[in-house]
Amino acid sequence: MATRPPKNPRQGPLPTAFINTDSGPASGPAGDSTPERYAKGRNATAAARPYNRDKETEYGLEHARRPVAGENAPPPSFLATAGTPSEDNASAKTNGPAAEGVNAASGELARVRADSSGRMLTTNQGVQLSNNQDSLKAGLRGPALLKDFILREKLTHFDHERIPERVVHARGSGAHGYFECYQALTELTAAAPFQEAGKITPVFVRFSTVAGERGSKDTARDVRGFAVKFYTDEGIWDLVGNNMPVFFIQDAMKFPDLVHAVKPEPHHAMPQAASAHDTFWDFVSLMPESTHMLMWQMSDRAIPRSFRMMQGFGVHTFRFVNHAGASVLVKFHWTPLLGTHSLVWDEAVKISGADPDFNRRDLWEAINSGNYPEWELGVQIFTEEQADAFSFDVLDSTKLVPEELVPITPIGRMVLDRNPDNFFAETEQVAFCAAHVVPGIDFTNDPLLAGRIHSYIDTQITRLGGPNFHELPINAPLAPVHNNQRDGMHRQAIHRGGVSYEPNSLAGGCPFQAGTQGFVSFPEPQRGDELRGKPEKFGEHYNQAALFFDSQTGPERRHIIAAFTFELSKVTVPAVRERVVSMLRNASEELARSVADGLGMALPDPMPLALDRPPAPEVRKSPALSLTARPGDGRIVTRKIAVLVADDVAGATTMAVAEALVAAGAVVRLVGGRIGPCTAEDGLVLDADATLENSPAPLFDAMVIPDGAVGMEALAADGRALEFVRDQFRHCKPMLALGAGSLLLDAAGIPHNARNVEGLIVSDVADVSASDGFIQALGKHRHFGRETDPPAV
Ligand code: HDE
Repeated sequence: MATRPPKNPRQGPLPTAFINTDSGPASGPAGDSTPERYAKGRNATAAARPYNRDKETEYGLEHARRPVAGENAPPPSFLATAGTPSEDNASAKTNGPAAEGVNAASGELARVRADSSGRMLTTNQGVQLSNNQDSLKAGLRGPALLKDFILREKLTHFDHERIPERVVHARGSGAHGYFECYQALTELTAAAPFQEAGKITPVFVRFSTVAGERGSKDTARDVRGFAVKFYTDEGIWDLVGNNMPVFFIQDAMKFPDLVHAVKPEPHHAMPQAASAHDTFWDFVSLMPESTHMLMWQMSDRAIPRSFRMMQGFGVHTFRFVNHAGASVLVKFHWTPLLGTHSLVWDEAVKISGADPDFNRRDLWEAINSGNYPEWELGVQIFTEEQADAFSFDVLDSTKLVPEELVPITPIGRMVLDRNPDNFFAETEQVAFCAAHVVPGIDFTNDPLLAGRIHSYIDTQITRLGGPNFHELPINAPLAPVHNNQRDGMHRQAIHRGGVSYEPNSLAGGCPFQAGTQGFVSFPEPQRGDELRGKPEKFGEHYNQAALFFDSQTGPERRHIIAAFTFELSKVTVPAVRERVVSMLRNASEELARSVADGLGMALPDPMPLALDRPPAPEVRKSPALSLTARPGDGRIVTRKIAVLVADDVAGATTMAVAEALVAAGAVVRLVGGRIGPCTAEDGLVLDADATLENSPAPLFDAMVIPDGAVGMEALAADGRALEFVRDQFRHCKPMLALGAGSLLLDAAGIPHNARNVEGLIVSDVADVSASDGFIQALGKHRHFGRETDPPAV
């Protein structure tokens, strides 16, 4: 009897059973072929997790407070988590498998920097161009051909070069730099930048105006954005603040209304980058909580001399949370080393014509010349109990915490020392987000902040074309990025493996949750009914508006009055003007009366208060709120000084003074009737590098008028030189007239007397010693003692 052959001599499934992608045998592989090793590895990885142990830690208060790290185990082999076992087959393009645990789409900028030195032109597909001058035509005089893929690629790319601009803060300038921590703040916060003294965290900063469009002038009367992206070891922290410590509104619900009101009016799209129009004042005068912010916006803070000379504020109350989970409340303050300095309005208006890029150029030039701007970061630290006792609510962004109540503690410094390589790739594509915080920093329940936490990501999706904007090099964190988000427009990362969900067993549980090592929200207790409304303290609208106005110096108060008067004069509806003035009466009678007077109107009744019994303020004067409280170190580094030149001015003394100013760090330019050489009376050649026309007076911080009677006569006959002198005088800038230079002052009608005109130095001694007093005067920035209303010249 014939024996029956065994049914299957093998001890397991055929190797080909593991090539299937849609079905498999009941038992695992027996052999060692690549598909079998792959299947074996996958099975072992999955088997290492027979059930989801993390479920045990998902429930209950204790686990919510102290989340535990996700279960994970290294796979038995690297192959086990591959998407394809063919990943080892490297080509010059694929370079073999992913580096273990690395997402190359995040990380430093060097991986995407491009330079074309010594290279030929190519298409975007790398095909070298033989000719970049002509389209492909049927004959030299014939029609252009549709098959010209090179022309079509070039034009199509060009057609799509623009992206939507930011709906607010469209106009901005950016720079790279670093933050250095003074001392470890581990008692207060677990935030990575503050963990050790001297710790350096890279930053990218973008300064901006708010209302204007992308191409608008820098010197608009406006709030300035002050947004800092910290590339911390534990991810991105964006401190997206302004140069004023308060805001117009208290609740995010009103933000679109505010922005619609301040932007150009929708029927005729005017005015550009200006709040001086009907709809803005209509809105804010119906929102009396804006009064405090209006004080700041009408002050000289709204026309900073330089981004380098303005403060920055986080505005909202934030939390520091330490490693033990304990929290304190904080307000962030950036203070510039150069001091806080501003323009005057007439100057700002003139600069917007002479150089709409005034602030952008200033930042760029300072960094390129090695004069790196620097700010100190300070925090006001207070407890919930302290906050509860304040007369105002710290969740109300229209209020600040006076320094007299809580002093500022310096915690580090920020230096901006590198300009971007490419404006679009960096400054335009940078995406700040109020929701980007790292462990150690957390939010409070400020209802304005809550809206911001939603808004920024939403806006980037439109502006940057999809949800993967975090992979743009400027936005990519230095900290590693690993999650199961996939796909979407412009995805850069090529994720390995087939697993994009959690929990999983097929990728060894990776990437897994970090537990307490990750971001744990501060467990702020909540109670209360679900409702729409505001706490009582939010209803007090004027105490801090009064505090601000009353804390200003005389010239600052005059400028605020002038700004309100100017802006309201641009309003076409008298009832709106009246409403604003009636609101101002609740903050300051002096202000309201002066503005009403300036507008030729009777003083209206004060606007009724929202609260019957408003709380009394703790502080009625805070000198720290004046721009003059932070004069800087008195040095004149990077100050721009015009030295007027013409044929037959004094040569040697002019150059000696100019050189003394350069030695003190100033940026000196020789300004003539035309670019190029003038021959001084002593034969010295003075090579003018700017002209009275291309660089008028508002672009300079100060001026020097040289000696030399013949040269002065020539300048006195040039209306542009006279205008130059008058503007310098009118804008209260330091001026130095050497010897016969006073002739030009006379010709311009400047009332000068060396003893009583502040900041105007008329020196009979035409030598370099005269520059000392001038340098001192420059250190004070402006000399408002000589300001008159109306201006004398
Ligand atoms: Fe913003 N804000 N904002 N904002 N904001 C934007 O985000 C928004 C607010 C600030 O240089 C937008 O990317 C809402 C306060 C700065 O790129 C948008 C509310 C403060 C920048 C947005 C506020 C700011 C922005 C527009 C009320 C000071 C420029 C484009 C709830 C603390 C950042 C963009 C840069 C930009 C929304 C109020 C500062 C639309 C909804 C208060 C510095 O997302």
